[in-house]
Amino acid sequence: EEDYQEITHCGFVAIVGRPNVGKSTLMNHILGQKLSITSRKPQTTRDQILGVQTKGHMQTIYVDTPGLHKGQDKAINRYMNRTANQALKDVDVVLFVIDAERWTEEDDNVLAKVRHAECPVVLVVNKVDKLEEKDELLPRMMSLSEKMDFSQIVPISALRNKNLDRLEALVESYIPEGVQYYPEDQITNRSSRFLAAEIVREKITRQLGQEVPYEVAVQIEEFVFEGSTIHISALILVERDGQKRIIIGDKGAKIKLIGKESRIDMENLFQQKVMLNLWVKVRSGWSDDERALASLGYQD
Ligand code: GDP
Ligand code: K
Ligand code: MG
Repeated sequence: EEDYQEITHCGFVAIVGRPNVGKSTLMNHILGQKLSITSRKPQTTRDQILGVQTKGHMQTIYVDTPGLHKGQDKAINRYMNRTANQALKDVDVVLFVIDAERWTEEDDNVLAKVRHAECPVVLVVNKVDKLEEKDELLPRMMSLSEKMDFSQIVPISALRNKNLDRLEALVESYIPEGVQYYPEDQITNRSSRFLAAEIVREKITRQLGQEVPYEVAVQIEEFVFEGSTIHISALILVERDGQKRIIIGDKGAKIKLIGKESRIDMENLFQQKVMLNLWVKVRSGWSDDERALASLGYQD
């Protein structure tokens, strides 16, 4: 009772940028929860995922998005771009995330989109921990400031939690008055089933080398509570036989590892014991089939 404070401010924050700049890492670290999966590979995030932070009188809703990229070739890629574009609408502030080490053509594409945003755009220069010369940063920020009229430019390291408190304070300054959208204890718009499937997909994405993790989808077939344990069965869908072999690995070693790592993350997230079963199946063409995508939950 003592701690109860009425929520008087509520707003949405879009996190956009090209693939791999650290958008999902940023959201997870601001929330202090691993909601959105991350990896070194582009296209790890396929869906819009909300991270809800309720603190004192304020509810801040972060919108993590798939990277805006050029590939329009496949249905799954078009889906990801639509999802990222939608996030730019109806938000109170945009965090345009870039990699401190380099500005690329893909960043130009994102810039062209955020220019039309009708709210403040903050340029977030991530991965400053990777800059070898610290005095490179200032001149770099000066030249970035010429690209458009950013509200602010904030250098951070999402991974090392550097300067995130400053970024959060800045974000909060843009959150308008309003009633809360979500209950105080809700941290995401996504179901536990969705989060479980994403965890498995993250482990596969990280385990596979360049063997096209983009062609993997995960479907939760069972999610049942039994006493203090959650029983989860997940079906891993791949495009090709070779991919199935790689995921299973020598004498099943790889899928065993994927299962173990997934279970540990699930237990952390759900704060409950998890029994996990994994299956792999070949369903070729799923990633370029609108109906298959919808049945896997990629539907807008
Ligand atoms: P996204 O595709 O933009 O969502 O990027 P991710 O969050 O998946 O991150 C891509 C890669 O960059 C992952 O390997 C992260 O661990 C890494 N990364 C994210 N933030 C930082 C950072 O501040 N410093 C460094 N060195 N790496 C980072
Ligand atoms: K990534
Ligand atoms: Mg991501």
